[in-house]
Amino acid sequence: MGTAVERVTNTPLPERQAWKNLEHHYASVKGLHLRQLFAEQPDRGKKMTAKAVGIYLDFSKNRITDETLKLLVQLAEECGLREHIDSMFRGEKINITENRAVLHVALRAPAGTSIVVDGQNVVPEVHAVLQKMTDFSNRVRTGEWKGHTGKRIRNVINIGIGGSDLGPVMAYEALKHYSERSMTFRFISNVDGTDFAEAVRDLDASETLFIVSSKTFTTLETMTNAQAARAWALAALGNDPKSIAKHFVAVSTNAKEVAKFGIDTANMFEFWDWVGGRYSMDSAIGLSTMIAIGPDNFRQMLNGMHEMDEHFRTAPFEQNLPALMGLLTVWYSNFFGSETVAVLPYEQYLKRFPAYLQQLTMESNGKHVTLAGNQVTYQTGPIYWGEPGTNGQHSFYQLIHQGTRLIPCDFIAFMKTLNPVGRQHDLLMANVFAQAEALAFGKTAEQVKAEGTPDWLVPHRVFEGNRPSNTILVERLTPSSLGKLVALYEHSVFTQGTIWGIDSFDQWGVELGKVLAQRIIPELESPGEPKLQHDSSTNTLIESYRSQKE
Ligand code: G6Q
Repeated sequence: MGTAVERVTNTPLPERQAWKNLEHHYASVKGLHLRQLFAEQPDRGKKMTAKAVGIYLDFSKNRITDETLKLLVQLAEECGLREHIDSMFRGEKINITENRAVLHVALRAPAGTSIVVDGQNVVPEVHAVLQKMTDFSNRVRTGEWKGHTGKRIRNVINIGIGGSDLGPVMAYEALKHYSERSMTFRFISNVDGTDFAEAVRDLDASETLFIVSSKTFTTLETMTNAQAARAWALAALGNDPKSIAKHFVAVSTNAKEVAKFGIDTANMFEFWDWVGGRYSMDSAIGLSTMIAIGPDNFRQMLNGMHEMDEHFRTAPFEQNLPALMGLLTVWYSNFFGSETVAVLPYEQYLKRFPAYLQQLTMESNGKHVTLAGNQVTYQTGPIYWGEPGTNGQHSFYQLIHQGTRLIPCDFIAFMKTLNPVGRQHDLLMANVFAQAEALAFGKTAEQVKAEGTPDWLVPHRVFEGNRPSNTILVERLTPSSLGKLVALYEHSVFTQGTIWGIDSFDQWGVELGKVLAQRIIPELESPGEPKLQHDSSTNTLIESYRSQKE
């Protein structure tokens, strides 16, 4: 029978019976309007919902019937979703192109449990690092950890990029309510000097701690920014190399490079090659998060993630939140031909959540070949995007309501606000419900006419409706509920990738540009005229830059 990975690679997706059934079924449901579906099934808004670990998912405003759900679940089964989930949780090397286990779920496994990779239980190591992070965070937060001149640390700057940046930034913004307000947290990622300059311009180096976060500790952007930070700190701290130990710590898997940079490896927080960058915000990469919100809150976030992990691992697919969301994404991407998914959090603190999800979803599922290396003959990862509500309503929602594209939306909202200011939360929530309602049911020409609209204006004011959405309701934004939301999307991505039969855990697509940049850097910096051997466009661009650069 072979491993789960081998099993799923056997039959091409379009040849699976469930896929064919769905194609056939699509022909019969594509013309149905949500108005009709709701009219025919009055309890749809109660029935097509699922609740688990405190998260309520209303998926009734999707263009599906009970039969669609049955067939999507059948597809999941035929694609070996259950086995694939089990393989991940068992620590099998399901990231086949990098020959790695995929164990972000181990980062939130409770102490005392066991997940074995290469013959070793990794859970004790995870908890040892968590303890080290806890001790360090406490020392920084209480002021026990002092800078070189004896002052306490008031500013923490995470230097990292991609998976070593987006999670920490998102989590800091999302959980700002719980953060230590007497401290300043900043994030430097871009290799654009502006990012560095603006982050440090008003800070006192003697009160600043840099966390250099890089799994490999070789990433161009991060190492360049870390060197800039080192020079900035040294200049302010009397050029004493001993000051580095008090103002720099590292999060990495690469002790050798960390030591080479001059950071004491005693101040290095470890993680492992089975943690993918975009799945690492709950590893030591979350050190800035832990310092900001405190170790107890950080553990609450891990517990929330773990609850969602257990739900994903054990719940039947019909009631399994990540599986349902993943399957619905497949339904729209592959049958309706939709290109994007809009994620619309009605929570200002989640303003960086869509950006975080872009990496999680698109780096994971932006793949053109199957696990077996064959070109896919169907679409894979959709484009994820979004902005917090209600801002988006006054800009791009127009296209979602009346444009020509089908854009499934995820609305995310919280029953209780962290900032009860006047009537604002009721107004915010009214807008979430109204948007999902308007998208689904629209406004017919008859309704528009009945309002006395002149005939020529009627077509402009018609809302076709039939635009699908999920509504995700959570009691309150807490470290735990954030953890649940992150794990919800992680496992939705996993579900999608399993159906498409792709490796959701590699990212070869980021390599080529990196390699070419390394070739171009000396061409830009060389004092003499370099012999350029690119295409004529690239050559001209380089020549033009060289002639004008300062
Ligand atoms: C994420 C990717 C990528 C990675 C960055 C930073 O899944 O692997 O975004 O996180 O390239 O890499 P380092 O942590 O090694 O600097």
